[in-house]
Amino acid sequence: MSYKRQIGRLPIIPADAKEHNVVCHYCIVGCGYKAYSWDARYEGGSKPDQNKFGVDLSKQQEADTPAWYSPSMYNVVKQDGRDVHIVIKPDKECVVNSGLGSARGSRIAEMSHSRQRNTQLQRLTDPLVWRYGQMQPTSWDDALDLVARVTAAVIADQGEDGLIVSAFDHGGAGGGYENTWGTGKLYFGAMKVKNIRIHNRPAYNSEVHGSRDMGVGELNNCYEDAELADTILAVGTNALETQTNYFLNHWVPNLRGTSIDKKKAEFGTEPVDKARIVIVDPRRTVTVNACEVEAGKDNVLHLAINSGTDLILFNAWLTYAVDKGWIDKPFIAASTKDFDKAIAANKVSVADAAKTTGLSEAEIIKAITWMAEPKAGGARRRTMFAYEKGLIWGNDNYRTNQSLVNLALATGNIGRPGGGCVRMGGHQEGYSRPSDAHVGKPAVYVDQLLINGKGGVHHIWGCDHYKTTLNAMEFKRVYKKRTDIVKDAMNAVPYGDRPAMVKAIADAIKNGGLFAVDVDIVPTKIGEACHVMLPAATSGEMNLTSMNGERRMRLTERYMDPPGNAVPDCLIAARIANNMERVWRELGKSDIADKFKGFDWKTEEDAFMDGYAKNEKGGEFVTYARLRAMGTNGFQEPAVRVDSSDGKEKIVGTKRLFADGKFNSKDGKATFASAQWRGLQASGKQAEKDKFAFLINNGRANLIWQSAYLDKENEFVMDRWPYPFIEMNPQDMSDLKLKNGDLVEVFNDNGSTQAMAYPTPTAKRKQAFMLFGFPTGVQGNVVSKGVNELVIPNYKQTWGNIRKISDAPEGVRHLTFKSKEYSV
Ligand SMILES: Nc1nc2c(c(=O)[nH]1)N[C@H]1C(S)=C(S)[C@@H](COP(=O)(O)OP(=O)(O)OC[C@H]3O[C@@H](n4cnc5c(=O)[nH]c(N)nc54)[C@H](O)[C@@H]3O)O[C@H]1N2
Ligand SMILES: Nc1nc2c(c(=O)[nH]1)N[C@H]1C(S)=C(S)[C@@H](COP(=O)(O)OP(=O)(O)OC[C@H]3O[C@@H](n4cnc5c(=O)[nH]c(N)nc54)[C@H](O)[C@@H]3O)O[C@H]1N2
Ligand code: SF4
Ligand SMILES: [Mo]
Repeated sequence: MSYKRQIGRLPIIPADAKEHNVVCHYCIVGCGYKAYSWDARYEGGSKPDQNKFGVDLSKQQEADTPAWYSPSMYNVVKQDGRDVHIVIKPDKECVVNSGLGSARGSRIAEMSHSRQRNTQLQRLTDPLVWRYGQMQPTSWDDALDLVARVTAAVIADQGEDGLIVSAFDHGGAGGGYENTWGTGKLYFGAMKVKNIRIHNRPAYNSEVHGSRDMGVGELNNCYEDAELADTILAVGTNALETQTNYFLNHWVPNLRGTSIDKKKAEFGTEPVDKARIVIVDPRRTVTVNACEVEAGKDNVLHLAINSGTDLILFNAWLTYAVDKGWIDKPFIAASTKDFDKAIAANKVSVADAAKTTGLSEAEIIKAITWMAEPKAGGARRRTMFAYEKGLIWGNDNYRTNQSLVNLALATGNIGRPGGGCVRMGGHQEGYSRPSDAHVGKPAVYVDQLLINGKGGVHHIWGCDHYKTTLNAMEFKRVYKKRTDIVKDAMNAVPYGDRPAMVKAIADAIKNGGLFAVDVDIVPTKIGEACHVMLPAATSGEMNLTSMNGERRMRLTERYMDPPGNAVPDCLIAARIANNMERVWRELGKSDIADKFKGFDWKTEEDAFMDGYAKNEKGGEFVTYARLRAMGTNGFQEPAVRVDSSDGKEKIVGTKRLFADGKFNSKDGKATFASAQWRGLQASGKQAEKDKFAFLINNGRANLIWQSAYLDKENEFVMDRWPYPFIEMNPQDMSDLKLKNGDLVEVFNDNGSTQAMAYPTPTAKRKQAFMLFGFPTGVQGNVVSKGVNELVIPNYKQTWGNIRKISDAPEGVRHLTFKSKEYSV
């Protein structure tokens, strides 16, 4: 019997099993999978002609055989109303992951809704509405009529500013080109909603405006560049845990030296060796550990900087490289502008940077030497610059982002093999929407609107601010109060009397109430405050397109039925639009009603053809049929043409952006930016640091996907992490009389939360790291509302105190508290 999976024997995939292309719907990497399904009444056999792999399974297979799958890759689900076995396993032919799974992706099957095997029974199957003091199931027509009437009433009273929206803007589950177009056409096409925010930040803006404003799009290289680089710089990314198979399948070969032949083939006589890596992160991550094991300690430089001081380090590197002449002068002259201005403005000495970052001058110089000193014979060093949330949710986001791009441009590393200055990424991408120009810049700080009593109706799409926003405790306090006003009013009238119900809600809104609608796949924390919940179908239950961190676009084919009456988000958006049109017409506002035309999609493919195909660069070359034929490898966006030379239609894409030295600006030049150090920039952060003892650094863990919305119903995950961990130095733990697994309260002037102490000898004194977004302890409760000028949050720089609440509770007695590091 496999541990925690209630299964002792797995069926053999028969030779005639159906095969669907799947892209893992969790992280940015977008690993290729195949879903095999067949009728539940039979299975295959061990003879080669009886199984999908075409091999003799009665014989022992070799260690790396693809003719294998694990219990987590198996389930029994519904397909066109019939029970089928399903196996969702990594695809060896996919160039992204070459058959690797991860602790998350290998669980796609067991994280599916199965009445037969009792997995994810939490999934929403029907619309729910607040009725008689609780959430009750209802029909789509009933729920959407209420949503449309209340939304129209609020807009009639307050204008479109009365409608506040929170929506995903990514690919993968809870996103994708179909669904961002659906929601986008509703809020930016039919309406011009300004009070809208994105799933992971409190405004409608870019995480990387800094890079974009310089003309440098942030996903500009390909995964192969990590195999070709001489040096990799990794800033605030814990890639082993968060971009797992990108790290394992493309970084590790270079760190081990097994991609040298590839380098020789690409670079001819230029000297090549295995990679060196510089990692900038205040804490020692398991990624640092893995790099040391794979590349040898001499090739790894971990710069454990003081939290939030990245910018001054990058400026010192730039200054040093310029002084040494380690820059690409011809590239700077041909493809960039404002170089001299930026160099003068950003000048920082190594000594000053050492003082602020807490690093030694020798470390700083060693790192820039690894990144920029020309190779033997004078060849330019090829360095790949990679960053993620340690920078993006870090201090002074905009300028820090720019100071890194400055360095990559100066050393000639954008648009070239072995280079790139890139986000490592979070989710896959899948953005296709009408113009958001009306939102303006800086965009509205939407959480503050809600907290300050503004708006009357809130539409939420696939995000759970109760677990994941900043200043979360205050947000929840106010949100509950405002939505309770509406609930109390709804309790006073019969639900069926629609005019009386809408009037009661509208009056409650005038008294400071808020009406909330949540579109999700499971009951959420914020959903506890909502008045309507709408059940969405997700990846694999619908056809869904998205692209990964190297702009690789694929189609995940629908391989199972959605639970109950759930439908794809894009079609929910369409139905809301249809109902809004009807209600406006009934109210005699046919001019407004007409704006909601054009939502007559029957399928997600209709939404794709209306959105991506018509609006995105190269979209005219992309169809479901062509994507299906291109399997799990797809093509890299943007599409440039269709090649039919061998009789089959293939979409031809773009391996690297800016390979021609032309950037995203009128004159095609990238602009160097002035980006000076100004301390902890977000308001209140320095005072918080001065007042509280511990840095409450925060982020992710390998096993858990996001706010654990599916994991919370997976015994395998909850067995390991019943409570959010907080990594602490053992000496700090003993000062606070804490033993392994004891529960602590983390608190500051923003709020409080709780976690489970996890001893971490490599953690610096007074520097804790807490799992973010967890249902049983929300780190965001203690994150202040401080943001940068463009309303980008600063989750990572948080300080608080820690005190003991209780000895380790029963639920953690079985846990191991061993180091997460490994050795070979
Ligand atoms: N303290 C702190 N806070 C952070 C961060 C941090 O580092 N530290 N990181 C931030 C970042 S980068 C992120 S991305 C956010 C994440 O913040 P959220 O986006 O709020 O969190 P998720 O857990 O990804 O929530 C996704 C919701 O979408 C639902 N969902 C999944 N699939 C579908 C679907 O197909 N359709 C619909 N309609 N819903 C679906 C899930 O059930 C879940 O409720 O958190 C941010 N908050
Ligand atoms: N296993 C798993 N993988 C995921 C996710 C998940 O939930 N689970 N979520 C996905 C999503 S949506 C996202 S956005 C990505 C995030 O991917 P990452 O950015 O890699 O993950 P985080 O853990 O949020 O933060 C990365 C690192 O930033 C460091 N850091 C904190 N402060 C600073 C600082 O001041 N400077 C620097 N240089 N570093 C600092 C932290 O110590 C942490 O190790 O992961 C994606 N992949
Ligand atoms: S690395 Fe990311 S995309 Fe790949 S299997 Fe894991 S979670 Fe899925
Ligand atoms: Mo994210």
